Amino acid sequence: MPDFPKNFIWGVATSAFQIEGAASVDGKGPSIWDDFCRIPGAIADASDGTEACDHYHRWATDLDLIADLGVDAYRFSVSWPRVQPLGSGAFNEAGFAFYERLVDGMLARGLKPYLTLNHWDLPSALQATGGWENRDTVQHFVDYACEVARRLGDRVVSICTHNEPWVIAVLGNEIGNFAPGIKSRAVMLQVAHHLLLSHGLTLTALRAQGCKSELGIVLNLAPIHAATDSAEDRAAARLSDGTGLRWYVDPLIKGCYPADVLGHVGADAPKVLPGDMEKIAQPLDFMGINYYMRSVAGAGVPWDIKSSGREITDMGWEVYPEGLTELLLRLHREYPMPPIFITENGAAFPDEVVDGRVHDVRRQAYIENHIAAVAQAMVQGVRVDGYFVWSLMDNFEWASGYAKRFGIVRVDYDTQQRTLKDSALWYRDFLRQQRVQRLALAA
Ligand code: IFM
Repeated sequence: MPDFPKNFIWGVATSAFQIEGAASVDGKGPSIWDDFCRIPGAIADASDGTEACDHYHRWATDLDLIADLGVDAYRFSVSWPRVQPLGSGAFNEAGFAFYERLVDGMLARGLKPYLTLNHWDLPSALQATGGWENRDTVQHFVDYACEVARRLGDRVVSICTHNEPWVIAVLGNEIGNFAPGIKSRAVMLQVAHHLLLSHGLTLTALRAQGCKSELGIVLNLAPIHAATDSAEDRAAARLSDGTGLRWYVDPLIKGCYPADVLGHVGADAPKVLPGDMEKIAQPLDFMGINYYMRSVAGAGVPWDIKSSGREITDMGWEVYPEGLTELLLRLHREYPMPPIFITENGAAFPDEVVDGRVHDVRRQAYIENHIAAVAQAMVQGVRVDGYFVWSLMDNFEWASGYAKRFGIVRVDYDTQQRTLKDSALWYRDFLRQQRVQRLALAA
């Protein structure tokens, strides 16, 4: 593995709804995920986020654990309804007090805080008025973001507006297997537009109020391959690339939606007001990329994932590390990219505790091979400033509930006991070596 630059940021990531629990404690309001979990059949194991990893109460020992791993940074998200129960109007002091404790706890342990404002848990009260489809939600988000930055911006290194707007838009509002469970392409496109618009307006507002944190957004991206070399499959792959990657990267970087996708969606295109595109395309201090797998598109019957002969994770996702190198090189070639962070990368595999150890060799290999794929892209000229493992610990995996385990730390949900898996021990050793190399470079 080549050496990483000495200021490269290594971290672990989580999100509020997936780990905090305390769903209605200390004045927290309900979110669309609290509501969605109550729909029969919505969550595979009929679970919810009421307790999750009880991180709300265990934050101090969880931070000790993170610090012991030897990472530089911890990526976490603020639960909007915890700090502003209705998504507009009054803020909840007890909610902010939790994040003050958390951020100060990170700093006390030498961890850099990387904050995400929206990791999907929209306040229910805003969904009642149309959620992200309603343009009013955009200004509510900006107001929320400004308040978070006023309270925490002096201590957090980085603020990300949205985590994976594609997931919020498509899974939440077109396919409907994620909250809020809407099934409409037109709604999906309007939601995506409002997420992007709120991102751009937030960057402008935070800079205007003097926020010194690095500001950006996190996208889930993948290289999209055609199932075969036929013209139909190649066209399907190009369109899929348009809806999945260019629909987000083009407006953020170039200030326009891709013409081929606009032509394809026709009357479902979002309502875009004059000036919106300029507002979206604010300079980014960074772009976060969450990478898990490539995608294969075809015009006919769905591509059979087993046909590649690759390893498949517990999520049914193909293991394809070289796709990360390919993606990074492509972005570097086609866009004037800001510094990139890999803000999520990891894998769900079933694992068990045997004599106090969890031998998760496949997760360890997955992480190791993807870090190598990042290094490959960097050697070829791509600027990547950091890498975060998804996830610090097993947690609530959305519609899959608790059955899918992404953590490098195992959580026993009966006792809330945390056990470092072999992948965590490997990551800790790897980071130690990195530190040794850094010292050697500095000498
Ligand atoms: O758990 C999620 C996370 O919340 C967002 N990115 C993908 C992860 C794995 O599905």
